Amino acid sequence: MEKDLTHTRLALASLLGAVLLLIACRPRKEYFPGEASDAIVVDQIGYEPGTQKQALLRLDAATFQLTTLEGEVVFEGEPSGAKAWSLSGDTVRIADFSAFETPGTYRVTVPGKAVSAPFEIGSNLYRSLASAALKSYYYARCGADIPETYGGKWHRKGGHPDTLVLVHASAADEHRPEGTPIASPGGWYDAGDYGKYIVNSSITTWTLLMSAALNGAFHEEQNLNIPESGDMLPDILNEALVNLSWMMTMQDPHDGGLYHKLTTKAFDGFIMPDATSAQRYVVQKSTPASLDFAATMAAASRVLKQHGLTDLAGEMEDRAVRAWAWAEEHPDVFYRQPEDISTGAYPDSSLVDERFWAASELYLTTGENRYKEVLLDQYAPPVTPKWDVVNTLGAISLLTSEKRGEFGAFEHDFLAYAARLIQRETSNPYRISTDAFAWGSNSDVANDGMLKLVAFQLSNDAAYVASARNDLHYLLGRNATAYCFVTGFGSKSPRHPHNRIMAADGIDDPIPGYLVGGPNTIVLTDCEPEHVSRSSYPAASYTDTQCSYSTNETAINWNAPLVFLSSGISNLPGAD
Ligand code: 9MR
Ligand code: 9MR
Repeated sequence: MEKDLTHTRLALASLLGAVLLLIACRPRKEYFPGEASDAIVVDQIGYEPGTQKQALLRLDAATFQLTTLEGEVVFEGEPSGAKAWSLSGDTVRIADFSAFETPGTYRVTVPGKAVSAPFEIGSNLYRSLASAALKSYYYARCGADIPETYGGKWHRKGGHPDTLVLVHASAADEHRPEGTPIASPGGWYDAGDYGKYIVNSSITTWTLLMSAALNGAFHEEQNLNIPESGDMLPDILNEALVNLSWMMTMQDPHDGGLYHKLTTKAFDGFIMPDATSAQRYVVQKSTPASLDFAATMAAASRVLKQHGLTDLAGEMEDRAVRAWAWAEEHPDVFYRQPEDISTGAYPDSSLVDERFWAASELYLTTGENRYKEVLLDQYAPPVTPKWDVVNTLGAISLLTSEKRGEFGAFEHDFLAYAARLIQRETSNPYRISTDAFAWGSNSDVANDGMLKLVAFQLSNDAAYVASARNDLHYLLGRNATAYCFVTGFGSKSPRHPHNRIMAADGIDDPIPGYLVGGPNTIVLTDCEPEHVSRSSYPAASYTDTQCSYSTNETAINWNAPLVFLSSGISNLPGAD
Protein backbone atom coordinates (compact mmCIF):
# COMPACT_ATOMS: atom_id res chain seq x y z
CA MET A 1 0.00 0.00 0.00
CA GLU A 2 2.74 2.30 1.21
CA LYS A 3 4.69 1.35 -1.85
CA ASP A 4 1.71 1.97 -4.09
CA LEU A 5 1.25 5.38 -2.52
CA THR A 6 4.87 6.21 -3.21
CA HIS A 7 4.30 5.17 -6.75
CA THR A 8 1.25 7.31 -6.98
CA ARG A 9 3.13 10.23 -5.43
CA LEU A 10 6.01 9.69 -7.80
CA ALA A 11 3.65 9.50 -10.70
CA LEU A 12 1.88 12.65 -9.52
CA ALA A 13 5.17 14.38 -9.00
CA SER A 14 6.39 13.54 -12.43
CA LEU A 15 3.04 14.58 -13.87
CA LEU A 16 3.37 17.84 -12.01
CA GLY A 17 6.90 18.15 -13.30
CA ALA A 18 5.71 17.55 -16.80
CA VAL A 19 2.95 20.11 -16.40
CA LEU A 20 5.43 22.63 -14.96
CA LEU A 21 7.75 21.92 -17.85
CA LEU A 22 4.85 22.40 -20.19
CA ILE A 23 4.00 25.68 -18.53
CA ALA A 24 7.62 26.71 -18.76
CA CYS A 25 7.52 25.89 -22.44
CA ARG A 26 4.12 27.42 -23.00
CA PRO A 27 5.25 30.93 -23.79
CA ARG A 28 7.38 29.41 -26.53
CA LYS A 29 4.33 27.76 -27.99
CA GLU A 30 2.65 31.12 -27.92
CA TYR A 31 5.65 32.74 -29.55
CA PHE A 32 5.76 30.07 -32.24
CA PRO A 33 2.25 29.64 -33.52
CA GLY A 34 3.86 27.89 -36.48
CA GLU A 35 3.25 30.55 -39.05
CA ALA A 36 5.22 33.71 -39.37
CA SER A 37 3.09 36.77 -38.98
CA ASP A 38 3.05 39.68 -41.42
CA ALA A 39 3.14 41.91 -38.35
CA ILE A 40 6.93 41.55 -38.05
CA VAL A 41 8.82 41.98 -41.29
CA VAL A 42 12.44 41.05 -41.89
CA ASP A 43 14.83 40.45 -44.76
CA GLN A 44 13.90 36.80 -45.31
CA ILE A 45 17.40 35.98 -46.55
CA GLY A 46 19.05 37.79 -43.67
CA TYR A 47 21.75 40.13 -42.48
CA GLU A 48 25.53 40.03 -42.73
CA PRO A 49 27.73 40.35 -39.63
CA GLY A 50 29.06 43.84 -39.07
CA THR A 51 26.02 45.47 -40.66
CA GLN A 52 22.93 47.15 -39.29
CA LYS A 53 20.29 44.50 -38.51
CA GLN A 54 16.73 45.64 -38.13
CA ALA A 55 13.27 44.14 -38.27
CA LEU A 56 10.15 46.27 -38.52
CA LEU A 57 7.32 45.72 -36.05
CA ARG A 58 3.91 46.58 -37.46
CA LEU A 59 2.31 46.25 -34.02
CA ASP A 60 2.54 47.77 -30.58
CA ALA A 61 5.37 46.38 -28.50
CA ALA A 62 7.45 47.43 -25.54
CA THR A 63 10.12 44.76 -26.05
CA PHE A 64 11.20 42.29 -28.70
CA GLN A 65 13.37 39.18 -28.72
CA LEU A 66 15.67 37.47 -31.13
CA THR A 67 15.36 33.70 -30.79
CA THR A 68 16.75 30.58 -32.37
CA LEU A 69 14.37 28.32 -34.27
CA GLU A 70 14.09 26.23 -31.10
CA GLY A 71 12.92 29.27 -29.17
CA GLU A 72 16.04 30.07 -27.20
CA VAL A 73 16.21 33.79 -26.57
CA VAL A 74 19.60 35.13 -27.70
CA PHE A 75 18.94 38.86 -27.64
CA GLU A 76 16.36 41.23 -26.19
CA GLY A 77 15.71 44.85 -26.92
CA GLU A 78 13.30 47.72 -26.95
CA PRO A 79 11.88 48.88 -30.25
CA SER A 80 11.95 52.49 -31.37
CA GLY A 81 8.90 54.71 -31.17
CA ALA A 82 6.16 54.17 -33.73
CA LYS A 83 6.27 55.95 -37.09
CA ALA A 84 3.28 56.17 -39.39
CA TRP A 85 3.49 56.21 -43.20
CA SER A 86 0.68 57.58 -45.30
CA LEU A 87 1.70 55.39 -48.28
CA SER A 88 1.47 52.08 -46.39
CA GLY A 89 -1.38 53.03 -44.07
CA ASP A 90 0.33 51.50 -41.06
CA THR A 91 2.68 52.29 -38.23
CA VAL A 92 6.05 50.64 -37.68
CA ARG A 93 8.70 50.39 -34.99
CA ILE A 94 12.31 49.45 -35.57
CA ALA A 95 13.64 46.40 -33.72
CA ASP A 96 17.40 46.82 -33.89
CA PHE A 97 19.58 43.81 -33.10
CA SER A 98 22.74 45.04 -34.83
CA ALA A 99 24.78 44.20 -31.74
CA PHE A 100 24.05 40.50 -32.18
CA GLU A 101 26.62 38.98 -34.53
CA THR A 102 26.55 35.20 -34.07
CA PRO A 103 25.90 33.37 -37.35
CA GLY A 104 22.80 31.19 -37.35
CA THR A 105 19.10 31.10 -38.18
CA TYR A 106 16.79 33.26 -36.12
CA ARG A 107 13.38 34.86 -35.79
CA VAL A 108 12.29 38.12 -34.22
CA THR A 109 9.38 37.76 -31.80
CA VAL A 110 7.16 39.97 -29.73
CA PRO A 111 6.28 37.59 -26.90
CA GLY A 112 2.66 36.57 -26.97
CA LYS A 113 1.93 38.56 -30.11
CA ALA A 114 3.82 37.63 -33.24
CA VAL A 115 6.86 35.93 -34.73
CA SER A 116 8.76 36.83 -37.88
CA ALA A 117 9.81 34.64 -40.77
CA PRO A 118 13.15 32.90 -40.16
CA PHE A 119 16.32 34.50 -41.52
CA GLU A 120 20.06 34.06 -41.31
CA ILE A 121 22.87 36.02 -39.83
CA GLY A 122 25.93 35.10 -41.85
CA SER A 123 28.54 36.17 -44.39
CA ASN A 124 28.11 36.17 -48.18
CA LEU A 125 24.36 35.84 -47.86
CA TYR A 126 23.38 37.34 -51.21
CA ARG A 127 25.60 35.40 -53.60
CA SER A 128 23.06 32.80 -54.61
CA LEU A 129 20.48 35.56 -55.01
CA ALA A 130 22.90 37.47 -57.28
CA SER A 131 23.43 34.37 -59.42
CA ALA A 132 19.75 33.45 -59.63
CA ALA A 133 18.84 37.04 -60.52
CA LEU A 134 21.33 36.88 -63.38
CA LYS A 135 20.32 33.41 -64.47
CA SER A 136 16.75 34.67 -64.94
CA TYR A 137 18.00 36.03 -68.28
CA TYR A 138 19.13 32.59 -69.40
CA TYR A 139 15.63 31.25 -68.67
CA ALA A 140 14.18 34.15 -70.67
CA ARG A 141 16.21 33.46 -73.80
CA CYS A 142 14.09 33.71 -76.93
CA GLY A 143 14.40 31.00 -79.55
CA ALA A 144 16.61 28.78 -77.40
CA ASP A 145 15.96 25.34 -75.96
CA ILE A 146 16.57 25.29 -72.21
CA PRO A 147 17.84 21.75 -71.59
CA GLU A 148 17.67 20.08 -68.20
CA THR A 149 21.48 20.26 -67.78
CA TYR A 150 21.21 24.03 -67.43
CA GLY A 151 17.55 24.61 -66.65
CA GLY A 152 16.86 21.82 -64.14
CA LYS A 153 13.16 21.17 -63.72
CA TRP A 154 12.37 24.32 -65.68
CA HIS A 155 13.76 22.88 -68.93
CA ARG A 156 11.68 23.73 -71.96
CA LYS A 157 11.71 23.85 -75.74
CA GLY A 158 12.60 27.02 -77.57
CA GLY A 159 10.01 29.03 -79.47
CA HIS A 160 9.84 32.24 -81.48
CA PRO A 161 12.81 31.51 -83.78
CA ASP A 162 12.33 35.00 -85.29
CA THR A 163 14.09 33.98 -88.49
CA LEU A 164 11.07 35.10 -90.51
CA VAL A 165 9.91 38.37 -89.03
CA LEU A 166 7.95 40.77 -91.26
CA VAL A 167 8.50 44.49 -91.68
CA HIS A 168 5.31 46.15 -90.41
CA ALA A 169 3.71 48.93 -92.49
CA SER A 170 4.87 51.47 -89.89
CA ALA A 171 8.49 50.44 -90.51
CA ALA A 172 8.40 50.17 -94.29
CA ASP A 173 10.69 52.17 -96.59
CA GLU A 174 12.02 51.82 -100.14
CA HIS A 175 14.68 49.26 -99.17
CA ARG A 176 12.39 47.17 -97.04
CA PRO A 177 8.76 47.55 -98.10
CA GLU A 178 5.89 46.34 -95.93
CA GLY A 179 6.01 42.57 -95.51
CA THR A 180 9.73 42.19 -96.22
CA PRO A 181 10.94 39.14 -94.26
CA ILE A 182 13.97 39.72 -92.05
CA ALA A 183 15.78 37.60 -89.46
CA SER A 184 16.03 38.95 -85.93
CA PRO A 185 16.60 35.88 -83.74
CA GLY A 186 17.70 35.57 -80.13
CA GLY A 187 17.74 38.00 -77.25
CA TRP A 188 15.52 37.81 -74.18
CA TYR A 189 11.76 38.03 -73.78
CA ASP A 190 11.03 41.41 -72.27
CA ALA A 191 8.85 40.41 -69.37
CA GLY A 192 5.80 38.27 -68.75
CA ASP A 193 5.07 38.79 -72.44
CA TYR A 194 7.09 37.44 -75.38
CA GLY A 195 7.93 40.79 -77.00
CA LYS A 196 11.41 42.21 -77.56
CA TYR A 197 11.73 45.98 -77.20
CA ILE A 198 14.87 48.01 -77.96
CA VAL A 199 14.23 50.79 -75.42
CA ASN A 200 13.81 48.40 -72.50
CA SER A 201 16.59 46.12 -73.72
CA SER A 202 19.00 49.03 -73.70
CA ILE A 203 18.78 50.10 -70.04
CA THR A 204 18.74 46.42 -69.04
CA THR A 205 21.81 45.41 -71.01
CA TRP A 206 23.69 48.54 -69.95
CA THR A 207 22.97 47.78 -66.27
CA LEU A 208 24.38 44.26 -66.63
CA LEU A 209 27.44 45.61 -68.48
CA MET A 210 27.95 48.16 -65.70
CA SER A 211 27.75 45.45 -63.06
CA ALA A 212 30.34 43.48 -65.06
CA ALA A 213 32.58 46.55 -65.07
CA LEU A 214 32.10 47.81 -61.49
CA ASN A 215 31.60 44.49 -59.68
CA GLY A 216 34.19 42.69 -61.78
CA ALA A 217 35.90 40.58 -59.12
CA PHE A 218 32.60 39.02 -58.07
CA HIS A 219 31.49 38.32 -61.63
CA GLU A 220 34.86 36.80 -62.59
CA GLU A 221 34.24 34.10 -59.98
CA GLN A 222 30.59 33.54 -60.80
CA ASN A 223 29.51 30.38 -62.65
CA LEU A 224 25.88 30.34 -63.76
CA ASN A 225 25.86 26.90 -65.34
CA ILE A 226 24.79 28.21 -68.73
CA PRO A 227 26.03 26.76 -72.04
CA GLU A 228 28.80 29.38 -72.30
CA SER A 229 30.11 28.87 -68.73
CA GLY A 230 33.78 28.01 -68.78
CA ASP A 231 34.66 30.13 -71.82
CA MET A 232 37.01 33.10 -71.50
CA LEU A 233 34.28 35.57 -70.52
CA PRO A 234 32.49 36.06 -67.22
CA ASP A 235 28.95 34.67 -67.50
CA ILE A 236 27.40 38.10 -67.05
CA LEU A 237 29.03 39.12 -70.34
CA ASN A 238 28.07 35.83 -71.99
CA GLU A 239 24.48 36.57 -71.06
CA ALA A 240 24.67 40.26 -72.08
CA LEU A 241 26.02 39.14 -75.47
CA VAL A 242 22.87 37.10 -76.07
CA ASN A 243 20.83 40.29 -76.08
CA LEU A 244 23.45 42.49 -77.72
CA SER A 245 23.55 40.08 -80.68
CA TRP A 246 19.80 40.36 -81.08
CA MET A 247 19.85 44.15 -80.73
CA MET A 248 22.26 44.39 -83.67
CA THR A 249 19.70 42.66 -85.91
CA MET A 250 17.20 45.42 -85.10
CA GLN A 251 19.32 48.04 -86.85
CA ASP A 252 18.26 48.74 -90.40
CA PRO A 253 21.44 48.05 -92.38
CA HIS A 254 20.50 50.64 -95.00
CA ASP A 255 20.21 53.73 -92.85
CA GLY A 256 21.34 52.78 -89.32
CA GLY A 257 17.97 53.49 -87.65
CA LEU A 258 16.48 51.14 -85.07
CA TYR A 259 13.18 49.36 -85.12
CA HIS A 260 11.40 50.15 -81.88
CA LYS A 261 10.26 46.61 -81.15
CA LEU A 262 9.69 43.08 -82.39
CA THR A 263 6.34 41.61 -81.37
CA THR A 264 3.13 39.96 -82.50
CA LYS A 265 0.21 42.28 -83.27
CA ALA A 266 -1.55 41.33 -80.02
CA PHE A 267 -0.03 39.66 -76.93
CA ASP A 268 0.35 35.87 -77.22
CA GLY A 269 -1.83 33.86 -74.84
CA PHE A 270 -0.55 32.15 -71.68
CA ILE A 271 1.05 29.29 -73.62
CA MET A 272 4.61 28.02 -73.87
CA PRO A 273 6.97 29.62 -76.43
CA ASP A 274 6.99 26.52 -78.66
CA ALA A 275 3.18 26.50 -78.75
CA THR A 276 2.93 30.00 -80.22
CA SER A 277 2.52 30.61 -83.93
CA ALA A 278 1.36 34.21 -84.41
CA GLN A 279 3.37 36.20 -86.96
CA ARG A 280 5.91 38.64 -85.47
CA TYR A 281 6.80 42.06 -86.88
CA VAL A 282 9.43 44.72 -86.53
CA VAL A 283 7.50 47.90 -85.83
CA GLN A 284 8.42 51.52 -86.62
CA LYS A 285 11.90 52.99 -86.45
CA SER A 286 12.19 55.53 -83.62
CA THR A 287 14.59 58.13 -82.28
CA PRO A 288 14.50 56.86 -78.66
CA ALA A 289 15.30 53.31 -79.80
CA SER A 290 18.16 54.59 -81.96
CA LEU A 291 19.66 56.74 -79.19
CA ASP A 292 19.32 54.01 -76.54
CA PHE A 293 20.90 51.50 -78.92
CA ALA A 294 23.76 53.92 -79.67
CA ALA A 295 24.41 54.31 -75.93
CA THR A 296 24.31 50.59 -75.19
CA MET A 297 26.46 49.54 -78.14
CA ALA A 298 29.05 52.22 -77.34
CA ALA A 299 29.20 51.04 -73.72
CA ALA A 300 29.37 47.37 -74.76
CA SER A 301 32.15 48.17 -77.18
CA ARG A 302 34.38 49.45 -74.36
CA VAL A 303 33.64 46.54 -72.02
CA LEU A 304 34.17 43.88 -74.69
CA LYS A 305 37.40 45.48 -75.87
CA GLN A 306 38.76 45.12 -72.34
CA HIS A 307 37.93 41.44 -72.55
CA GLY A 308 39.80 41.00 -75.84
CA LEU A 309 36.84 40.93 -78.24
CA THR A 310 38.37 43.62 -80.45
CA ASP A 311 36.53 42.91 -83.72
CA LEU A 312 33.13 42.77 -82.11
CA ALA A 313 33.95 45.90 -80.11
CA GLY A 314 34.83 47.67 -83.36
CA GLU A 315 31.60 46.58 -85.01
CA MET A 316 29.57 47.78 -82.04
CA GLU A 317 31.28 51.16 -82.10
CA ASP A 318 30.47 51.55 -85.82
CA ARG A 319 26.87 50.58 -85.23
CA ALA A 320 26.58 53.05 -82.34
CA VAL A 321 27.91 55.86 -84.54
CA ARG A 322 25.47 54.99 -87.34
CA ALA A 323 22.48 54.86 -84.97
CA TRP A 324 23.51 58.23 -83.55
CA ALA A 325 23.73 59.68 -87.07
CA TRP A 326 20.20 58.42 -87.83
CA ALA A 327 18.93 60.06 -84.64
CA GLU A 328 20.62 63.33 -85.62
CA GLU A 329 18.84 63.25 -88.97
CA HIS A 330 15.55 62.23 -87.35
CA PRO A 331 15.59 64.05 -84.00
CA ASP A 332 11.96 63.61 -83.05
CA VAL A 333 10.53 60.39 -84.44
CA PHE A 334 8.59 59.31 -81.36
CA TYR A 335 7.00 55.91 -81.21
CA ARG A 336 3.32 55.92 -82.09
CA GLN A 337 1.50 52.66 -81.61
CA PRO A 338 -0.05 51.64 -84.96
CA GLU A 339 -3.76 50.86 -84.85
CA ASP A 340 -3.34 47.15 -85.50
CA ILE A 341 -0.68 46.65 -82.78
CA SER A 342 -1.50 46.31 -79.06
CA THR A 343 1.70 45.02 -77.42
CA GLY A 344 3.81 47.24 -75.13
CA ALA A 345 4.57 50.70 -76.47
CA TYR A 346 7.42 51.98 -74.29
CA PRO A 347 6.48 55.47 -75.43
CA ASP A 348 8.56 58.54 -74.61
CA SER A 349 8.15 62.19 -75.38
CA SER A 350 11.34 63.77 -74.11
CA LEU A 351 14.68 62.72 -75.58
CA VAL A 352 17.05 65.10 -73.79
CA ASP A 353 18.07 62.30 -71.42
CA GLU A 354 18.47 59.71 -74.21
CA ARG A 355 20.63 62.18 -76.16
CA PHE A 356 22.77 62.90 -73.09
CA TRP A 357 23.23 59.19 -72.41
CA ALA A 358 24.17 58.32 -76.00
CA ALA A 359 26.52 61.32 -76.32
CA SER A 360 28.22 60.37 -73.03
CA GLU A 361 28.83 56.77 -74.09
CA LEU A 362 29.99 57.80 -77.56
CA TYR A 363 32.35 60.39 -76.09
CA LEU A 364 33.91 57.75 -73.84
CA THR A 365 34.18 55.21 -76.67
CA THR A 366 35.40 57.46 -79.50
CA GLY A 367 37.03 60.33 -77.58
CA GLU A 368 35.50 62.75 -80.10
CA ASN A 369 34.72 66.22 -78.85
CA ARG A 370 31.56 66.60 -80.91
CA TYR A 371 29.88 64.21 -78.49
CA LYS A 372 31.19 66.09 -75.48
CA GLU A 373 29.62 69.27 -76.81
CA VAL A 374 26.24 67.55 -77.02
CA LEU A 375 26.45 65.98 -73.58
CA LEU A 376 27.39 69.28 -71.94
CA ASP A 377 24.45 70.85 -73.69
CA GLN A 378 21.90 68.14 -72.80
CA TYR A 379 22.99 67.58 -69.19
CA ALA A 380 20.45 67.49 -66.36
CA PRO A 381 21.13 66.51 -62.73
CA PRO A 382 20.76 62.80 -61.85
CA VAL A 383 17.52 61.13 -60.84
CA THR A 384 16.64 57.47 -60.28
CA PRO A 385 16.88 55.71 -63.68
CA LYS A 386 13.93 54.14 -65.48
CA TRP A 387 13.47 52.83 -69.00
CA ASP A 388 12.41 56.32 -70.15
CA VAL A 389 14.66 58.36 -67.82
CA VAL A 390 18.24 57.47 -68.67
CA ASN A 391 20.43 60.54 -68.13
CA THR A 392 21.89 59.11 -64.92
CA LEU A 393 23.22 56.10 -66.84
CA GLY A 394 25.41 58.46 -68.85
CA ALA A 395 26.55 60.22 -65.69
CA ILE A 396 27.55 56.91 -64.09
CA SER A 397 29.57 55.94 -67.16
CA LEU A 398 31.40 59.29 -67.20
CA LEU A 399 32.09 59.31 -63.46
CA THR A 400 33.43 55.76 -63.35
CA SER A 401 35.68 56.31 -66.40
CA GLU A 402 39.21 57.65 -66.73
CA LYS A 403 37.61 60.93 -67.87
CA ARG A 404 35.99 61.45 -64.44
CA GLY A 405 38.16 64.50 -63.79
CA GLU A 406 36.50 66.40 -66.67
CA PHE A 407 33.11 66.16 -64.96
CA GLY A 408 33.61 67.48 -61.43
CA ALA A 409 30.32 69.37 -61.54
CA PHE A 410 28.43 66.22 -62.54
CA GLU A 411 30.06 64.33 -59.68
CA HIS A 412 28.96 67.01 -57.26
CA ASP A 413 25.36 66.66 -58.49
CA PHE A 414 25.51 62.87 -58.42
CA LEU A 415 26.70 62.75 -54.83
CA ALA A 416 24.16 65.40 -53.84
CA TYR A 417 21.38 63.22 -55.26
CA ALA A 418 22.76 60.14 -53.51
CA ALA A 419 22.89 62.10 -50.24
CA ARG A 420 19.25 63.07 -50.74
CA LEU A 421 18.41 59.41 -51.21
CA ILE A 422 20.01 58.65 -47.85
CA GLN A 423 18.08 61.46 -46.19
CA ARG A 424 14.83 60.08 -47.55
CA GLU A 425 15.72 56.56 -46.45
CA THR A 426 16.57 57.64 -42.91
CA SER A 427 13.31 59.47 -42.44
CA ASN A 428 11.18 56.75 -44.10
CA PRO A 429 9.57 54.23 -41.69
CA TYR A 430 10.34 51.37 -44.11
CA ARG A 431 13.93 52.60 -44.65
CA ILE A 432 13.75 53.16 -48.40
CA SER A 433 14.27 56.26 -50.51
CA THR A 434 11.22 55.76 -52.69
CA ASP A 435 8.24 57.95 -51.94
CA ALA A 436 6.17 57.25 -55.06
CA PHE A 437 4.93 53.85 -56.11
CA ALA A 438 5.04 53.52 -59.88
CA TRP A 439 4.48 50.43 -62.02
CA GLY A 440 7.65 48.45 -61.30
CA SER A 441 8.17 50.21 -57.93
CA ASN A 442 10.53 47.44 -56.86
CA SER A 443 12.92 48.40 -59.63
CA ASP A 444 12.95 51.99 -58.39
CA VAL A 445 14.08 50.71 -54.99
CA ALA A 446 16.72 48.50 -56.66
CA ASN A 447 17.91 51.36 -58.86
CA ASP A 448 18.28 53.62 -55.80
CA GLY A 449 20.42 50.85 -54.32
CA MET A 450 22.55 50.78 -57.44
CA LEU A 451 23.10 54.55 -57.32
CA LYS A 452 24.11 54.32 -53.67
CA LEU A 453 26.70 51.63 -54.45
CA VAL A 454 28.12 53.81 -57.23
CA ALA A 455 28.18 56.75 -54.79
CA PHE A 456 30.17 54.53 -52.42
CA GLN A 457 32.68 53.73 -55.17
CA LEU A 458 33.10 57.47 -55.83
CA SER A 459 33.21 58.71 -52.23
CA ASN A 460 34.24 55.70 -50.14
CA ASP A 461 31.53 56.75 -47.66
CA ALA A 462 30.18 53.59 -46.01
CA ALA A 463 26.84 55.28 -45.27
CA TYR A 464 25.92 54.61 -48.91
CA VAL A 465 26.47 50.89 -48.50
CA ALA A 466 24.35 50.77 -45.35
CA SER A 467 21.57 52.56 -47.19
CA ALA A 468 21.85 50.25 -50.23
CA ARG A 469 21.54 47.26 -47.90
CA ASN A 470 18.26 48.71 -46.66
CA ASP A 471 16.97 48.76 -50.24
CA LEU A 472 17.84 45.08 -50.52
CA HIS A 473 16.25 44.31 -47.13
CA TYR A 474 13.05 45.97 -48.35
CA LEU A 475 12.97 43.89 -51.54
CA LEU A 476 13.64 40.70 -49.59
CA GLY A 477 10.72 41.05 -47.21
CA ARG A 478 11.01 44.10 -44.98
CA ASN A 479 8.13 45.90 -46.65
CA ALA A 480 4.43 46.61 -46.19
CA THR A 481 3.36 43.38 -47.95
CA ALA A 482 5.66 41.00 -46.00
CA TYR A 483 6.62 39.37 -49.31
CA CYS A 484 10.17 38.63 -50.34
CA PHE A 485 9.71 39.93 -53.90
CA VAL A 486 12.18 37.53 -55.57
CA THR A 487 10.83 34.15 -56.72
CA GLY A 488 12.39 31.15 -55.03
CA PHE A 489 13.92 33.14 -52.14
CA GLY A 490 12.67 33.69 -48.60
CA SER A 491 9.75 31.87 -47.01
CA LYS A 492 6.97 33.98 -48.52
CA SER A 493 7.64 34.92 -52.12
CA PRO A 494 5.62 35.19 -55.33
CA ARG A 495 4.18 31.89 -56.53
CA HIS A 496 2.06 33.19 -59.43
CA PRO A 497 3.92 35.87 -61.37
CA HIS A 498 2.34 37.35 -64.50
CA ASN A 499 4.78 35.48 -66.71
CA ARG A 500 3.69 33.32 -69.60
CA ILE A 501 6.36 30.64 -69.21
CA MET A 502 5.83 30.26 -65.45
CA ALA A 503 2.08 30.14 -66.00
CA ALA A 504 2.21 27.49 -68.73
CA ASP A 505 5.18 25.24 -67.92
CA GLY A 506 3.24 22.89 -65.65
CA ILE A 507 5.84 23.27 -62.88
CA ASP A 508 4.46 24.41 -59.53
CA ASP A 509 7.48 26.39 -58.43
CA PRO A 510 8.13 29.61 -60.30
CA ILE A 511 11.53 29.91 -61.98
CA PRO A 512 13.82 31.36 -59.28
CA GLY A 513 15.54 34.72 -59.29
CA TYR A 514 12.80 36.93 -60.70
CA LEU A 515 11.91 40.26 -59.07
CA VAL A 516 8.22 41.06 -59.52
CA GLY A 517 7.14 44.64 -60.29
CA GLY A 518 5.77 45.26 -56.82
CA PRO A 519 3.16 47.43 -55.12
CA ASN A 520 1.42 50.37 -56.77
CA THR A 521 -2.14 51.54 -57.37
CA ILE A 522 -1.84 52.40 -61.09
CA VAL A 523 -4.17 49.69 -62.45
CA LEU A 524 -6.30 48.53 -59.52
CA THR A 525 -8.56 46.76 -62.03
CA ASP A 526 -5.91 44.57 -63.70
CA CYS A 527 -7.55 41.38 -62.44
CA GLU A 528 -11.10 42.15 -63.51
CA PRO A 529 -13.49 40.43 -63.95
CA GLU A 530 -11.91 38.16 -61.30
CA HIS A 531 -12.31 39.66 -57.87
CA VAL A 532 -8.90 40.16 -56.31
CA SER A 533 -8.68 42.49 -53.35
CA ARG A 534 -5.80 44.93 -53.23
CA SER A 535 -4.92 47.53 -50.64
CA SER A 536 -5.69 51.10 -51.59
CA TYR A 537 -2.40 52.15 -50.00
CA PRO A 538 0.25 52.21 -52.75
CA ALA A 539 3.06 50.65 -50.68
CA ALA A 540 0.82 47.73 -49.71
CA SER A 541 -1.07 47.32 -52.98
CA TYR A 542 0.34 44.07 -54.26
CA THR A 543 -1.19 40.69 -55.00
CA ASP A 544 0.53 37.43 -55.82
CA THR A 545 -2.01 36.64 -58.52
CA GLN A 546 -1.23 35.83 -62.12
CA CYS A 547 -3.71 38.34 -63.49
CA SER A 548 -2.06 41.27 -61.74
CA TYR A 549 0.23 42.41 -64.53
CA SER A 550 0.65 45.79 -62.86
CA THR A 551 2.08 44.39 -59.59
CA ASN A 552 3.16 40.81 -60.25
CA GLU A 553 4.81 40.77 -63.67
CA THR A 554 8.51 40.09 -64.17
CA ALA A 555 10.64 42.23 -66.49
CA ILE A 556 14.25 42.35 -67.64
CA ASN A 557 14.65 46.01 -66.68
CA TRP A 558 13.46 45.29 -63.15
CA ASN A 559 15.81 42.37 -62.60
CA ALA A 560 18.90 44.19 -63.85
CA PRO A 561 19.26 46.62 -60.91
CA LEU A 562 18.66 43.65 -58.58
CA VAL A 563 21.61 41.94 -60.29
CA PHE A 564 23.69 45.09 -59.79
CA LEU A 565 22.64 45.58 -56.14
CA SER A 566 23.09 41.97 -55.01
CA SER A 567 26.35 41.57 -56.98
CA GLY A 568 27.64 44.92 -55.75
CA ILE A 569 27.07 43.98 -52.12
CA SER A 570 28.66 40.57 -52.75
CA ASN A 571 31.66 42.34 -54.28
CA LEU A 572 32.34 44.64 -51.31
CA PRO A 573 35.76 44.61 -49.71
CA GLY A 574 35.60 42.15 -46.85
CA ALA A 575 33.13 39.87 -48.64
CA ASP A 576 35.11 36.73 -49.49
O1 9MR B 1 0.31 40.26 -70.47
C1 9MR B 1 0.43 41.63 -70.73
C2 9MR B 1 1.60 42.21 -69.98
O2 9MR B 1 2.80 41.62 -70.40
C3 9MR B 1 1.64 43.72 -70.09
O3 9MR B 1 2.59 44.29 -69.22
C4 9MR B 1 0.28 44.31 -69.76
C5 9MR B 1 0.23 45.81 -69.99
O4 9MR B 1 0.48 46.13 -71.30
O5 9MR B 1 -0.72 43.71 -70.54
C6 9MR B 1 -0.83 42.32 -70.34
O6 9MR B 1 -1.84 41.85 -71.15
C7 9MR B 1 -3.15 42.08 -70.70
C8 9MR B 1 -3.79 43.21 -71.50
O7 9MR B 1 -3.13 44.43 -71.34
C9 9MR B 1 -5.25 43.36 -71.12
N1 9MR B 1 -5.94 42.10 -71.25
C10 9MR B 1 -5.36 41.01 -70.48
C11 9MR B 1 -3.93 40.78 -70.90
C12 9MR B 1 -3.32 39.61 -70.15
O8 9MR B 1 -3.46 39.75 -68.76
O1 9MR C 1 7.43 48.98 -67.30
C1 9MR C 1 6.40 49.61 -68.04
C2 9MR C 1 5.70 50.61 -67.17
O2 9MR C 1 6.59 51.63 -66.77
C3 9MR C 1 4.51 51.18 -67.89
O3 9MR C 1 3.79 52.02 -67.02
C4 9MR C 1 3.64 50.06 -68.42
C5 9MR C 1 2.43 50.53 -69.20
O4 9MR C 1 2.82 51.18 -70.35
O5 9MR C 1 4.39 49.19 -69.25
C6 9MR C 1 5.46 48.57 -68.60
O6 9MR C 1 6.14 47.82 -69.52
C7 9MR C 1 5.54 46.61 -69.99
C8 9MR C 1 5.66 46.64 -71.49
O7 9MR C 1 4.83 47.65 -72.02
C9 9MR C 1 5.31 45.30 -72.13
N1 9MR C 1 6.05 44.22 -71.51
C10 9MR C 1 5.84 44.15 -70.10
C11 9MR C 1 6.31 45.42 -69.44
C12 9MR C 1 6.23 45.31 -67.93
O8 9MR C 1 4.94 45.36 -67.44
